[in-house]
Amino acid sequence: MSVQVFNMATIPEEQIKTESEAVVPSPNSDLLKERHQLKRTWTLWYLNDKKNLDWLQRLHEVCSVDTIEDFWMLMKNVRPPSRLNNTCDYNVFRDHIRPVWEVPDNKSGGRWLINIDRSKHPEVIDIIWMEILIAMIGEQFGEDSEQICGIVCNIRNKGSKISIWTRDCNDEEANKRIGQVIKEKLMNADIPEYINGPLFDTMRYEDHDDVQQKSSSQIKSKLIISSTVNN
Ligand code: MGP
Repeated sequence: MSVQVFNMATIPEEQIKTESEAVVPSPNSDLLKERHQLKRTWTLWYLNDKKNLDWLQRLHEVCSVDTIEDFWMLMKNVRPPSRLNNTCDYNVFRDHIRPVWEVPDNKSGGRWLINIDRSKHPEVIDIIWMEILIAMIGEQFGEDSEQICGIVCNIRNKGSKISIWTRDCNDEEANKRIGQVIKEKLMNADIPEYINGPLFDTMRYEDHDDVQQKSSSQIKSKLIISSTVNN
């Protein structure tokens, strides 16, 4: 939605009641009613920190959006990941796919995992989250968009994580292309000068099956993308 900014100098004095009226369209303006449709519906899910409950009981569907305007409204009304409590998760998944391993869309899938460097500024996680979210809802993955199920953000004291879940862990070519788009977005993100160096070091692709069955030191990375190496 674009808000037209009028040049105050070109509007006759008597027509200007307040300065804000000159820059904000009236509530009835068509500009405010305009909706820009997204290609898919995206749903935000929240995993709370009530560790006494079963994992599935901690998971809650928050809201679904299918326009750019509703997406930004939602983002304005929820805390950024850096302000969530330890052990909470955010998930944004497409077309009503539940953000769990068990459903058909995720059953044979895997994830591109980015470990968030704890020595970096806390807002790094928010920047990575927003860069990939925007790429996802903006269909920046071209023909591979259908392969992407959603994005997960795990807030953990031991080290937070962001992962992009794809539906087929064996489609190496699609997963490689998706990884390269993520890398390109993160390497070209507009970041404040005080954040030194790239937003991530390495991204690893893991099968969901491995993640469920093995401890993190035993999980085999199928693909690796480094921010410092051309791969
Ligand atoms: P996690 O939240 O993905 O990682 O899984 P965390 O907390 O960093 O722990 P680590 O094991 O990677 O070191 C933590 C636990 O949450 C899992 O062991 C499961 O018990 C549960 N869990 C996570 N996911 C994504 C699922 C899921 O999709 N389905 C079910 N049933 N449980 C899950």
